[in-house]
Amino acid sequence: MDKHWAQGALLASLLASSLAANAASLYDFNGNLDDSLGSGPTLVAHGGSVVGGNYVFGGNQGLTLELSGVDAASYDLTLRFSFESVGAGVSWRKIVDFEGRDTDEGLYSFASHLQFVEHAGGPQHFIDSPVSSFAPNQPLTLRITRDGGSGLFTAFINGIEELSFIDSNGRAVFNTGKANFFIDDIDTCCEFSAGSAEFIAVNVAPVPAPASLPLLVSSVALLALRARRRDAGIGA
Ligand SMILES: [Ca+2]
Ligand SMILES: [Ca+2]
Repeated sequence: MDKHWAQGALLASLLASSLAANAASLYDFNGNLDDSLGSGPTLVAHGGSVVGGNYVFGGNQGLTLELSGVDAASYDLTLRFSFESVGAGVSWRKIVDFEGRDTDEGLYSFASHLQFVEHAGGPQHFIDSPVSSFAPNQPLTLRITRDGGSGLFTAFINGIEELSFIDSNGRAVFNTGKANFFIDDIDTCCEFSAGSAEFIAVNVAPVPAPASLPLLVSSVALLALRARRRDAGIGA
């Protein structure tokens, strides 16, 4: 048995068993928009296409996930993606919209860092990561969690916590039962970037996450990396 294949198979097995044990979904764009673990609804695409194991999108051509069986207020999601343009200076790129795309609030990249817009009008409230994590066409792994009991929302990039806050106003609750990725709201219309997504993983385990999650997340990232290398014709 080829060593790399065996390692990949082992990781895939670990990943599948860990995710399946938590009734999770994995959208890895392996030729389609389906949950490769079989239990979640198919993603809805808004103009992009599945190419070489990625969802490749133009501006505002993101994805919608129906949160079937997922608690809209208590969740754990991981996305691996890149933006072509990360918005140098004063410009936003929406990553996750929680509120049916009818408000300006939500999770953005802003001037190369992660920002949660908790309140966009009136007394504005922007929660910023101190770290510049975004660069053009550079994939990163974003994990967001929200605890339904405390309202604690936390965002990590590549395993490092970037920002957290108590979401007492419910701005990070998926209040229409849909998660929208890489699409702006109708309030501002044009805060988006073209880009590419390698996978979206949904883990419905309660927050705080189980101890196995770091392994799980790194396994997902490694699988995605292997897939990318394979797509690029590097390695096997
Ligand atoms: Ca916006
Ligand atoms: Ca993929």
